[in-house]
Formats: sequence, C-alpha cells, structure tokens
Amino acid sequence: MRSPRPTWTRCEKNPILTRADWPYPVHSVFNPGATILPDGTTLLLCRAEDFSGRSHLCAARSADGVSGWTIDPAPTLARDPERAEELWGLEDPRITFLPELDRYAVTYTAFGKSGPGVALALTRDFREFERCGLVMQPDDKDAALLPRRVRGAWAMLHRPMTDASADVWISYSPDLRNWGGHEIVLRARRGGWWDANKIGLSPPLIETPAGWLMLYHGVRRTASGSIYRVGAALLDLEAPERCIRRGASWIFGPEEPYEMSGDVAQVVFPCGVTQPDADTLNVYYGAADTSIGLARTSLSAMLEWLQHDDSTDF
Ligand code: BMA
Repeated sequence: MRSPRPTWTRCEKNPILTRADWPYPVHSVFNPGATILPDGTTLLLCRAEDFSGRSHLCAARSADGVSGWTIDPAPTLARDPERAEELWGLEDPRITFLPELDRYAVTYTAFGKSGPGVALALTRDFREFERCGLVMQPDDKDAALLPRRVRGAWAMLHRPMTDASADVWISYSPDLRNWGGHEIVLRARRGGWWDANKIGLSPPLIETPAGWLMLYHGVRRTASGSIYRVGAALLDLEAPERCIRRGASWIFGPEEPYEMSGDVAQVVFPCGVTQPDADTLNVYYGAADTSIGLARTSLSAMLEWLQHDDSTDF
C-alpha cells in the first residue's frame, strides 16, 4: 500500500516575517536561508528587496524560530560595489555549517550584467564575511554545499540553466574555489509533470541513514504564470550524483492567500531548513516573493513516503 504524502503543517503565525517587521524600509522579504546557532538561536538570512528592485541579505534571529525576531538594523550582506557580478543584487541564500572549517558557508545568487551566478561567502558569526566571489558563472543559481567532503572533495549542488533545460547538477572541489567533476543529479521532467522543464535545489541537503534528502522546487508553466511547488528525492550518501528515489507527486505547494498572491503569485520557495529535533523539519520559505512562511513536516514520514511514491516512468 502507498504511504500518504507527508503532511506539512503551516505555522499559525504565518507569514512569520513581512516587510512590516523590518527596522529599515524594504519592499519585500522572502527566500531565507536558515540555521540553528550553537546557543540554540534560529538564524534566518533573508533576501530583502529594496525600492530600487535590488536585493541584499539581512539576518533575523529568534529563540524559538517562530517569533520574537531580532532583525539586523542594516543590511547584513550587501552588494559590494567593487564586484561587478553583484551589480543587481544578492538573492536566495542557502546556509551550510562546515564542521571541518568551523564556518558557515553561504551560497547565494549574485546577479549582474551577465546574469545570475553562484557566489560563496564564509562566516563564523553572520557579522563578518569572507567573500569568495563567483564559484559558478552565469547562468546558474539554487546552490548549496554539502556539510562534509564526499570522497575527499567538497560537493555543491547547483542549477545551471541552458536553452535545453534547467536541471540540478553537482560539482566537486578540493578547496571550495576550483570546481569540476560536474555531473547531473536530477533532470526536470517533461510534458504534464508538475516539475516539467525547470527544477532547482530548495534548502541544503539533509543527511539521513537512507541517503541525502533533497527538497527541490519544480516549476509548472501555465497560461496565467508559473506555479512553484516542492518535491523530494533521495541521493546516495557517498555518490550523491546518484539519485536513488524520486517522489512522483509534489509535497508542498501554494494554497494560502499569502502564497497565492503577492509580487509573484503562486510561489512557495524554501531556501532554509532546520532540525529542532530528530524527526522535525522546519522549512522556511518565501511566499509569493513577498513574505516568509514556516511549515513543519516529519523526516521519517518523508523517507517512508519516498520508499513508495518513487517514480521512474517519466
Ligand atoms: C526563481 C528565483 C526566486 C523566485 C522564484 C519565483 O527563479 O528568482 O528568487 O522566488 O523564481 O519568482
């Protein structure tokens, strides 16, 4: 018998963060990276769009990950005017803690005249950052590092865009600066599928005994615009370029008014996930490119469902 699709429970305080919460003027806040700091504080690195239309990143901290947010009084990571690749802003950060370096890696979209590329910054405290610049040239986005080396190399999931397709790839590096060993991990499906033609990594991967759990977004193009939804796949632990399970159905999609309308209608776009306990996933997402939502789901239910909803007939 098939397992039911894993249940997602939206936080009753949703949207948990909006521009009205910001200590300085911004047009919208969305697509946050997330992590739990050593003292238990939940940190969100939010994409904030200013009134020029360009984005920067701003940290929000909360003891319970739901309410009582303390937001930095000014942009935490802003455009560096010396870096041409950031001319049009910084977008969609993902955070991975790297125990080997005792630093957080922030991968974000650097948007410049050549298009969106993947940039990397390292930090210990989300106050000072070591910027490493572009690690994947345009057109590429939706990137996150794995927290540890695989077969001796750092690994990064990302989504290069070509005329032919927009699929999830993995690349490897000895030093976080030089990247190679590029392999495709997950292809966008075709035709009538919910994730036809364009997919991308959502939050960073989650390591489980069964494999790396990947939440990814799929884009359905319709006559009235695109619908951004979330699905799941499982990647081999020691060879993450190998997908071992892929759910057929999407598991989370826009339903609530704050997800159905906003700057970009019908979008849920998670960039951050935390694990407050062994089985809970707190997924932080952009709602309609306008505000920030939180939804909870169960890791064990997700893995169980992936054992049964696996689909290779695409
Ligand atoms: C994607 C990215 C996201 C955005 C989404 C929906 O391509 O640009 O930043 O949330 O589209 O507009």
